[in-house]
Amino acid sequence: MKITAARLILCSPDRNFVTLRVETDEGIYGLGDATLNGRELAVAAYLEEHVLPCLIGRDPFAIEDIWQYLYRGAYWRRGPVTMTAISAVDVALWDIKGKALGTPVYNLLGGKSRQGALVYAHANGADLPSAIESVKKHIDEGYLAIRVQCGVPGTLSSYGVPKGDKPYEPAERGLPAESLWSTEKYLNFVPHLFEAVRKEVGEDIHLLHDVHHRLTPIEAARLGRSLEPYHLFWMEDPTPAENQDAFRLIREHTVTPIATGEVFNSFWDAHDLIRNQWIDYIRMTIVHGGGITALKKTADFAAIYQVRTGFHGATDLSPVTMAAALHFGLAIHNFGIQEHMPHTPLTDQVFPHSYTFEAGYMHPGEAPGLGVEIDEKLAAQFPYARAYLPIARKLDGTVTDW
Ligand code: EZ4
Ligand code: CO
Repeated sequence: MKITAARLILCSPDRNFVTLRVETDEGIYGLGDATLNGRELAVAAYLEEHVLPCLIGRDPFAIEDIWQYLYRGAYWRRGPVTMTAISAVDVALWDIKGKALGTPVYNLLGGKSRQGALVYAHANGADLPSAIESVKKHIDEGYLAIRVQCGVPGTLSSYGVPKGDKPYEPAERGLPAESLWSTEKYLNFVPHLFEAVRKEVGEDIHLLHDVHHRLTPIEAARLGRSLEPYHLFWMEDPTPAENQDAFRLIREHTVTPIATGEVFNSFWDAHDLIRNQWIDYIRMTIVHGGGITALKKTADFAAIYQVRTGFHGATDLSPVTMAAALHFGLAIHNFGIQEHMPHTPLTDQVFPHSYTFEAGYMHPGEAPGLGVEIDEKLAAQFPYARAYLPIARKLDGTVTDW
């Protein structure tokens, strides 16, 4: 089999997606996700100008060789743009191989280790009563694990809380929105939030919380300690992780489990965190970490240290990535949990897929390959439009981590 063509499909069915389609001389094609939220065209240019011409004529079954060719061959390694581009190619090749062999991708990764992938939903509320209401709504829908984000009293906006009654979607068209942040108010409020939620839902539901990189290590240690009575499943991205050593300090002060890595793009971003057992869950995901080929190596390394996966799964990760993550999560032994922020009905229409949700678990389905299609005619009705993630400032105007 040979690769005969490779092209990108850019669309914005409620939000932007960059999708790679790789075609072969046997009529089989594969899809890959190349979406990098807020920097979409950088990856598109990287692929179109520098990567796709090199794929023509290659054997699509040589996945490892093509991965090494793109990674080592660029000379300039790592970085979110490069690794998202490599991921798109890698995932499209796994899709092709599954279709060619007539089997779902999870069978190529070792086969089923479990019946389904535990997923967590997002409960959001502008205030405490509406956050609790949102948690209950998700329990009624069957979720067994729920991330809770809530507006902090006395602040203008908080991470993870939607404006009005629309589902939460951080990227917005136009220039970047700015939001205001107060660490002091946040640290005082969050323990009350989880005390109230635990009281309301009991002990069995898994509760998660995303700090979204906003604290210093000692502040994160205080938060983790103050949340211990409510036994969270995890505290996510407590502090920025460029400095991996920062997590040692948090770890020394709290037994609240820690997840990090949704912005990682290389095994090396996670190396110290894993080998020192400073984290419990690694969130680096297939689309931004270099594809299934790269994540399998990271997950296997993590398994040795009892670190499990908890892949990023927000709406900017397209249904192609969601499918890849579910095949991966079904197969590997050290799967922990998968984030599930459902796409809008329009996005789901553009990307028909075989994965399903039932009673707290998702399953990738039994279709050969990934089990995701793209309706290009429909996609063409929703062209790409520039959009950005917000910028956060402290109350005195200083730019801080969003
Ligand atoms: O900010 O997907 O856990 N989920 C998150 C997301 C991320 C966005 C960035 O593109 O932190 O909301
Ligand atoms: Co997050």
